[in-house]
Amino acid sequence: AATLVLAACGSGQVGQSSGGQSAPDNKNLALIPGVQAEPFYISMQCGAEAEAKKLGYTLTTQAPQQFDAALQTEKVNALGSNPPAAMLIAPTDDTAMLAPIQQVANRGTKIVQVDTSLKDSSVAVSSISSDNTQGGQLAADTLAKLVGNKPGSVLVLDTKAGTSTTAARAAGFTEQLKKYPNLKSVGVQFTDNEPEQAASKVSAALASTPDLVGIFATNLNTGEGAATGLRNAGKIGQVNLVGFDASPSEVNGLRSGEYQALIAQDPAAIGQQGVDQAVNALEHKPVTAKLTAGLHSITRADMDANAQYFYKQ
Ligand code: T6T
Repeated sequence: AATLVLAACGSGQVGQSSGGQSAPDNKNLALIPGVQAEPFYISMQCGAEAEAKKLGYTLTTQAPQQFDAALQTEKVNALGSNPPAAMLIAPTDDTAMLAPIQQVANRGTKIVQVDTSLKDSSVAVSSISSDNTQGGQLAADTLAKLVGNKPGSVLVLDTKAGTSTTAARAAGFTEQLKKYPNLKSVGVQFTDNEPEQAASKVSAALASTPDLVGIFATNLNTGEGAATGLRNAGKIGQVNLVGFDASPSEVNGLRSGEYQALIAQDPAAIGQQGVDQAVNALEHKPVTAKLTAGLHSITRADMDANAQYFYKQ
C-alpha cells in the first residue's frame, strides 16, 4: 500500500536557505506522523512543508497505516538507506519508540519531536507540542461551565496507554475536575484509538451510570466514537461531550450539536516550529529544547469566529 502522504496544503512560498558555510549539503527532512490520512497530522504536515520550502529544504512524509509503534518503527527503519538530515517524529509510544529513534540519531540525523514525546526525550534536539495538561484543564473548566450546578458523573476516554499527549490531557482534566464538587469522575477508559471501542465504552457507561452528565474525549477518534455511542442511545445533547482537536467531522459535530465544545490545537504551528528547530540545529543556530503551541476552547456559539483553528483534511 502507498504510504507517501500527499496532503492538500496551500502551495507555500519558495524561499532560499540562508546558505553560507553553516547550511548543510543534505537538505532532506523527514516527517513521521502518528498515523496516515488524519486531519491533525495532515495540518501538521502542511505547516511543516510550507516552512521547509520557505527555508530551502525538502520535507518527505512517511506515515504508518495505524497509530501503532510496530508499524511506525517500520517507517523509521525504512529511512536507513537514505538518512534525512533531520527527522520530525510523533512517537506513538513513549517507550517502545526510543530504540528505533535512537538508531536514526546514531547515524547523525537530528531528531525533533512533534506532538507526542518519549519518556526520555534526550535523543531529541527539540520537542514541540500543545500544553496537553493545560488542554485537559481547559476541557474540565469548559465542561463544568456547560453542566452548571447540576450534580453528576463524568467519563474520560483516552486512546492507548503510552501516548504522552492524551495521557497528559486525561490527567490534567481529572485533576482540574476536583475543583467542581458537583462533578464526579467515573475514571479513564482506554479505547486503543478505535472509534468503535470508544462507542461501546460510552454505551456501557450510559447503562451503568444513569447520572452521566459529561464526557471528555481526549482526541479525534475517541470523540467520534463517543458521539456514535450517544447517538445510539438517543442521548445527544443530554450528555455534554467535550472533544479535543478540530477535524472537519468534529467541526460538523459541533455545529449539529453532537459536541458541546472542542479544544482545538494548532498542528500547523507545531509542524512549522518543528522544521524551524530542525533547521536551526542543522545550521548550528540556537535551538529551543521545548516549545509549546496554542490551544483554543470552541463552542457552537463562537465557532464561526474561530474558523482559523479548524484542521485541514
Ligand atoms: O490529538 C491528536 C494528537 O495530538 C494526539 O497525540 C493523537 O491524536 C491526534 O492525532 C488526533 O487524532
